[in-house]
Amino acid sequence: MFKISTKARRLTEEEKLKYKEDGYLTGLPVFDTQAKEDLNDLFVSLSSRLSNDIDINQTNMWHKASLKFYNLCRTPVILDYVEDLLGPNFFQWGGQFFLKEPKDGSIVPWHQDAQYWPLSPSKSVTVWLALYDADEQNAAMKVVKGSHNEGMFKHHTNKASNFVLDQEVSTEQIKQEDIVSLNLKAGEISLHDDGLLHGSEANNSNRRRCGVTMRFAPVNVKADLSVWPHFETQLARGIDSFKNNPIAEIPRGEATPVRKFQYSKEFVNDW
Ligand SMILES: O=C(O)CCC(=O)C(=O)O
Repeated sequence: MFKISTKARRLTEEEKLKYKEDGYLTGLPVFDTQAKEDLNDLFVSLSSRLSNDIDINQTNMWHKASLKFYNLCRTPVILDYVEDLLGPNFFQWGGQFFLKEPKDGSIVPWHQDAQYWPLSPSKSVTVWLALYDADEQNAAMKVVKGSHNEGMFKHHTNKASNFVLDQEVSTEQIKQEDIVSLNLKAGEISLHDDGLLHGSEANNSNRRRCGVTMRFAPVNVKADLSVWPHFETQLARGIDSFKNNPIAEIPRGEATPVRKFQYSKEFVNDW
């Protein structure tokens, strides 16, 4: 278990309100600065398991594959912050890395997560945990404040090879004055609503930029399995009285996802 920041806390009523208004919170302390090395070690030990022909940004479901990753997502302080937004009963359904090596040119286009996700109601909260310091020089994630209150924006498909995702909202639709860069120190998190416009530019610095995203949703959320047959949940807090979705096994060891969408049973033999 990595050293927790002495500044870790619960959300204030003001912050909860701010999340509703702005669609995000940022700079929330989780791990102490002493945990920097542990976060780097975690990234190196998990990412080095991938063969060179697999782009880590195109793998997903790490919480179903890797016990180390799963345990990171069960850090009580992280779950406290999520509980303050979602209430006592919620599950995790996603977990992945968003990596930008120095000058690798990769871009996350402006998008709303809900555009990609066949989940209803649209209530997911994403935790973005900085494994390394992230700022404007190394392409921290940017958000458009309050855009989650403006409904769905028009997305178009863009298959550019340096795009991490293929659904893009054109820049004319983005209110430039509302763009905020979510600068984080390693060990801090941001939280964002699944309707919030966000994305990130290329990393033109000499520093790695990498975040772990953890997707959580209240237990009443249901996935359309005809669109996402692999969708499975792991209860993170409370009880699941709805039982709307298939359940994923909890990892018992270290396996490695090699694609975007995988079932937990695919990892069992590698643990
Ligand atoms: O890390 C990024 O730049 C984007 C992450 C993202 O799109 C997400 O967390 O939903």
